Amino acid sequence: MEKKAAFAALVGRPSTGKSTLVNRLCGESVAVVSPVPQTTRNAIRGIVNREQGQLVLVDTPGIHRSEKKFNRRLADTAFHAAVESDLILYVLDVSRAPGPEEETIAQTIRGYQTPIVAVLNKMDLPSADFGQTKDFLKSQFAVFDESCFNESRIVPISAQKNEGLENLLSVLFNLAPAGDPFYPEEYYTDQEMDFRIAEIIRGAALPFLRQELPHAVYVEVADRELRENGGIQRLWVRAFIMCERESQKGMIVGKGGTVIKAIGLSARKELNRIFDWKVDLDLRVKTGKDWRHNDHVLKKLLDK
Ligand SMILES: Nc1nc2c(ncn2[C@@H]2O[C@H](COP(=O)(O)OP(=O)(O)OP(=O)(O)O)[C@@H](O)[C@H]2O)c(=O)[nH]1
Ligand SMILES: [Mg+2]
Repeated sequence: MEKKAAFAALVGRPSTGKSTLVNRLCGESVAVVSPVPQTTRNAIRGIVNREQGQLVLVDTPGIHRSEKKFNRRLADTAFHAAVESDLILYVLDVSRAPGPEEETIAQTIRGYQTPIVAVLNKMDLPSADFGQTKDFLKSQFAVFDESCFNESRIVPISAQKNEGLENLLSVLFNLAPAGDPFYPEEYYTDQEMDFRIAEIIRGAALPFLRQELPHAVYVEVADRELRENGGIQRLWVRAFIMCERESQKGMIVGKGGTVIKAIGLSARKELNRIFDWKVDLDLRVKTGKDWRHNDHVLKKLLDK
């Protein structure tokens, strides 16, 4: 059987379940998931290896209309990944009415020459309205070239409940071009170590952060080294949770350091799970004043 290989970019509004879907299909937690919109900030590759071949899924930031520089950069990352890919997975949330923001996304991606698969997620919710989302797609892609989009490419799923995913994979492998795998078959992601550590810490922190805080933090791995102790190798990591203002620091540290301790515990558990070494984490909170307006920080954070 001829093997297939493709880059498939997932694009859509914030919180439609793109990262949840990538994690499900890769069988590993490669991207941070949270109920807060605009969780993903980078194009994150998750690799699916099957008998049919290899799909490199590219998770992207949710596209949100905003004039803020930070949001514009996130949208650029998403559209850039879509243009560069062999397939586009346009992920929609069937529990929400489409509206103007959805129209903007549909209008942009239908201008690309890339085949599009519309993934209708959250079918498990009582408020799911498959018909409404399907009608929206038909209206947006009415004049579309059949080779890029047609009704068989509207795939209902529930990423959370693991429903419809095998069907989605077979649609994707059917459309994928023949080719050799891009990555060795034991890979499920190609993230650099510091980025992966930083994202695991951010993912561990998000459930403890309220109001504007999830958007106001990023994580910086300042130092790491392999240390030997009694013949056992340990990975020592110093990382900073960076926030925007002094007043936010206290909320992240918590009374008597309880919050930062809980974040550290949760992050270390996940780091210990994915790495071969035991991990020692020295986690601190620091202020990077108004970092979302600082070009240097944005470049370091978003140009990955
Ligand atoms: N009920 C239900 N919830 C889901 C499903 N998929 C994802 N979610 C939830 O939707 C929320 C957002 O999920 P994410 O995977 O972070 O969404 P995203 O599209 O990556 O979001 P951004 O990175 O902000 O663009 C989380 O609370 C998920 O648990 C689904 O199939 N059903
Ligand atoms: Mg995401």
